[in-house]
Amino acid sequence: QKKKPQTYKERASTCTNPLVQQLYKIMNLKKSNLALSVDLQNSQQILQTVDKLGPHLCIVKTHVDIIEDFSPQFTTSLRDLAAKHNFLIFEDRKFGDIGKTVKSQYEGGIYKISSWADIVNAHPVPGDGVIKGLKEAATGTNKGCLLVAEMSSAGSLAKSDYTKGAIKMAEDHKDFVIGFICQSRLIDDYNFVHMTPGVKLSEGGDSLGQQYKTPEEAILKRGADVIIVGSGILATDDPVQAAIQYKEAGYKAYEESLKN
Ligand code: 6AU
Repeated sequence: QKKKPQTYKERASTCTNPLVQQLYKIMNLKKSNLALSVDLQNSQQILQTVDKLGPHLCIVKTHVDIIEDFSPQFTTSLRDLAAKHNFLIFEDRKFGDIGKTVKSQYEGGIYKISSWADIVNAHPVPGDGVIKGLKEAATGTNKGCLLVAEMSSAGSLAKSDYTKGAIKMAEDHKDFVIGFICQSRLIDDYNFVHMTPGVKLSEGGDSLGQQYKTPEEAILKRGADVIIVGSGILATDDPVQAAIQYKEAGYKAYEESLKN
């Protein structure tokens, strides 16, 4: 039986993981379930965009390996903006290798992701060694990982038993797995935050397999907690106005969901 929906405030006080609590507190305070996927390639452009849109976001999601002029200063500045605007940083690295390799990829190399990202994601395909490896690099810090349990793209193999395996893996590693990248609600437990990408105000897709659904569909029909929006906001003439539109649509759908 489905549990009664909880407000963000209630979830913040009942969830046990401190990072999840922090996220729900931000969502409650800023009235936002919007994560911006800031898929731009220039660091100044990213920082300027995040500074303008920051007040409307609960999460900023990066793809650090598409930035052409990356420097450690970029991540320092991004952390400053996270403190200024009160959002979490999610590096969309989609780790998908054996434990020791992902551990080095997470903490090492040029990007040193574990030093600045609050949240990362991982494919469950290697088995739970991927989580154990990441967890070792994150020991003693307030970090979390999302498992990519379903994908928004056409023909995705992440379904049925694969998705069920991802849920089991998450339940076995509750201390570090804080939720899922998914297209539908997987567990009736707010300790696992369900984040849904492939969201746009008008449905459709792109030429490379992306499939869009509206914020209402993602939240009300599919049970998302957080909507992840990239081009729906960035590929417009006025990204600030677009972010406000998505924030309001997402929040309205959340309020609606509480009536169920
Ligand atoms: O809104 P868009 O289509 O411009 O951007 C969607 C963003 C991209 C993708 O890499 C990412 O969301 N994404 C993910 C994530 C977040 O893991 C999974 C997925 O199934 N689909 C998807 O689009 O940065």
